[in-house]
Amino acid sequence: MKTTTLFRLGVVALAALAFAAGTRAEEKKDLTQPEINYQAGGSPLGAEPMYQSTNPKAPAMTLAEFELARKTYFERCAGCHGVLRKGATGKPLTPDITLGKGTDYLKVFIAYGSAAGMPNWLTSGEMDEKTVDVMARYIQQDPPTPPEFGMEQMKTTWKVIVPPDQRPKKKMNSYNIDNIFSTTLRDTGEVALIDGDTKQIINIVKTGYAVHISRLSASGRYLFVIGRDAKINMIDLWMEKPDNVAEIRVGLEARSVDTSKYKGYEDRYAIAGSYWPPQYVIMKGDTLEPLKIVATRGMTVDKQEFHPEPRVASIVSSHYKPEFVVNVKETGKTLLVDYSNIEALKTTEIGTARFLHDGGMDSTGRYFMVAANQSNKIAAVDLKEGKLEKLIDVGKIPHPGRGANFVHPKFGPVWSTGHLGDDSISLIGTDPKGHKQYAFKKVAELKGQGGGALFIKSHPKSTHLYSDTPLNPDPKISQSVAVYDIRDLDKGFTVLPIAEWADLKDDGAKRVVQPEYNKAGDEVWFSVWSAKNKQSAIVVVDDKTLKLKTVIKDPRLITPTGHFNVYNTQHDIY
Ligand code: DHE
Repeated sequence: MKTTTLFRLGVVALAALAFAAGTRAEEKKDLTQPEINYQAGGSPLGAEPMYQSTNPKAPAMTLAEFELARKTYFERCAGCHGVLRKGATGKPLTPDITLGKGTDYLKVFIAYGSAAGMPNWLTSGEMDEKTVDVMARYIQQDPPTPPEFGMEQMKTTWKVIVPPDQRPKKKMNSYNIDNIFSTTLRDTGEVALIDGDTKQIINIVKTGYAVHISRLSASGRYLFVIGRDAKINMIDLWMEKPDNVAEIRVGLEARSVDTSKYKGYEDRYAIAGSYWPPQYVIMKGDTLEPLKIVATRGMTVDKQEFHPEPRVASIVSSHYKPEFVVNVKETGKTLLVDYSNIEALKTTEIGTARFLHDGGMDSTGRYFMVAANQSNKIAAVDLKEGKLEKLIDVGKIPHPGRGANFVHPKFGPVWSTGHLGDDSISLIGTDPKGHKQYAFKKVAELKGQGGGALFIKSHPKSTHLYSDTPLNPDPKISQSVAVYDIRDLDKGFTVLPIAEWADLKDDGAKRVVQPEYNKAGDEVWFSVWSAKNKQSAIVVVDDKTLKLKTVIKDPRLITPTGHFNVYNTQHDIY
């Protein structure tokens, strides 16, 4: 094209731009400033890349808001509502439900929570207004498919901080490690290792996000801690100052971890189960090197229909066989995974009941008693014979933690659980030899303080049974515990005002969580759990007198929830 023509075109284009600007200036000339700001101001989101929802009715979100909400959802909400938002312990949050509710309704629900266990995210200080608003708009979008997490992804997160050959050959500290308590600091991504004898904090160890539980190696030397973000930390209690020696992430979301406990295989393997992806992974017990990943997607036990996201709930290790006991929530299956040859894994798939959750051993360690919480049942699984012993109907939404074993004056050895959905405590006979007529039946029901119970505990050297109710909407109940004399259960319970004994000066929620005995069985520790921006504490009760023994307060004790005594956790004493 000739230069003269180009030149002419350029001049015309420039003139057109000048004319448009001039007209705009002309138009603006007679506008007042407020009108200019209103009419002529660009949209605040003008420069923001918007999230392109697949759902035209969903409220607008910027990409940045969507990413924040996605991270927050996987970290805080997926545990109850499912990674694909299909619901489980919490209600489903799919757009066919949430769009009809609308942003304002959802914001109120997220901010103030509900008596059924939905936390009050705003008033508890865990979320600010903006996050509540973003979350309310996020759950109206179609749920994004979360990424898979296989060997390649795991290996990028796997770290051996101190190789086994460089670790101490003997215990390098003078702590009575049997009586250390590993205390979950839920919202700081840490555990506090507290000396059970001196009540001093030995170390605050960095772990995964929203760390959930601690479990012990068969040797009692290593602590395995798992965060909701599926990060596992392996802590060496023999180090001068106990600290991390290895870590790995096994998925996006997880709740359970354990090591092999069968004679001859002690600590050879570690195992972790994840909520997302729905799978479990067997690792080397001394370094957490991932070895074998097994998916749990499959058919449900009842209708035999496919489930895309059957999450791995509790895992324990059998003392009767070289087997991990893997409980899969949504399909209702308990898998006995034979690790004697992990190149040729043999798995016994036991159909128990849907919505398997938490559980613990009976006093002999032969039976694993696991709550199928939304089925209102306890499954007794015989780990010696490798079969379901019985499904036992109990109260509404059983939630035992590991449950509590004690010897009942009439029914003999029993295992017990409280409930989220009602105020009862169910006692189940667990002695088919000495008390056959009561075995694996609900033999009694105690009346507790109220619903919202999470953990119950006793100890072979104690005459008491303690039950917390941290999710009860009545602060009088969520801030205290019920304690029973197991020699005379008809007497009912005594209430211990644990939060009051903590004497915390602010208006925190002060939920009292999880009784846990010390090794001697003469003290019971409780967390007084408030939000991150409020004071929390650990209260220690004298089990003989039921009087306050001491309160552990420290600014580093932020959102303490579960606490695990090394000796009792290692030996399944509860
Ligand atoms: Fe837990 C155990 C899942 C909320 C404190 N929790 C368990 C177990 C599972 C589980 C599967 C059994 C692990 C095992 O034995 O291998 N927990 C879930 C959830 O899905 C749920 C309902 C929602 C979530 O967001 O994770 C949930 N849990 C909570 C809490 O809000 C608690 C009270 C406080 C916290 O720290 O998050 C809480 N869960 C605990 C504790 C245990 C536990 C203390 C171990 C009890 C024991 O004595 O072993």
